[in-house]
Amino acid sequence: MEIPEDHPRAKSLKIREKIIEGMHKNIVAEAGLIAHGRGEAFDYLIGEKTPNIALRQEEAAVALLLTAKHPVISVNGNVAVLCNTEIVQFSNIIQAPLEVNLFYRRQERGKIVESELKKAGAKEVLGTDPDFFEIIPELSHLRRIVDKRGIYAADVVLVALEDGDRTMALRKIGKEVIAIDLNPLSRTALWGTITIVNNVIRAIPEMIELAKKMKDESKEKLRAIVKNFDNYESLRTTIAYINRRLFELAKGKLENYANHNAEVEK
Ligand code: PTJ
Repeated sequence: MEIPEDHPRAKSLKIREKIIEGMHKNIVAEAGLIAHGRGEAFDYLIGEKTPNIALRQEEAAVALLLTAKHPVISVNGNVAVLCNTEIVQFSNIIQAPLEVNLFYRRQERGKIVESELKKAGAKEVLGTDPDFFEIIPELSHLRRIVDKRGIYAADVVLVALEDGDRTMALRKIGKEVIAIDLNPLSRTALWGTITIVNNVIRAIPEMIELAKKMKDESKEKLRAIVKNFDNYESLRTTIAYINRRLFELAKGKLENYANHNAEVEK
């Protein structure tokens, strides 16, 4: 559908169209549309902007990735549509392979997501070659299949829009999980080692810039950033930010908000 440029929510509508097109191409699962809608609602709550606390979460995540022995970036259908070029660029900067890992797993979808990432510049994509399939015993059915060169061997896994059950399973088998999830109360958010409560569309480009700045920092400094990060404390700060923002709006800033001028201190 053609989105009129002067529509006040043109940007958001264009992203929706990308997700819908992605579903028709079998990249995005049907449930990916529902997940996207849920994300949009949470994005409203943070003002569709990156809060300062999310920048701190992103900094800690980049520090963990840069100090990991074997970091891996897990890619699902939504991520492959929302930020494929950026995720490939990020994977190159932090030297973490991309692995297709689908919740609604179907052989043909895996290959389609792989080709989408390759079109975006990825040289190698893990997770689609049955010769390297390995099982995570903590999970049932097809969701338990991962790549033995990737997630199976990883010490740190970055996931976005992930299912809570799988995040828990990854933690239970000893992986550190970096989660990008707009819902600060999801099980993924609560089970993550470091949770970034931000839209993946903003988070990944911001993490690319952070990684460029941080990659020459000493390992000690990066480890200290990770050590000083407390995920529950950080989620509490995000929830307090949402709370403060809604409280300010409830006090009477709705007129400004309707004019897209609402500003609540971040
Ligand atoms: O491609 P597949 O088969 O792996 O399936 C992917 C989906 C997303 C369908 C699957 O993982 C799923 O069902 O996820 P959930 O359980 O709906 O969780 C998605 C979470 O991501 C929710 O907490 C949303 O609020 C959040 N979310 C949605 N859009 C974004 C987001 N978080 C960050 N950025 C977004 N753009």
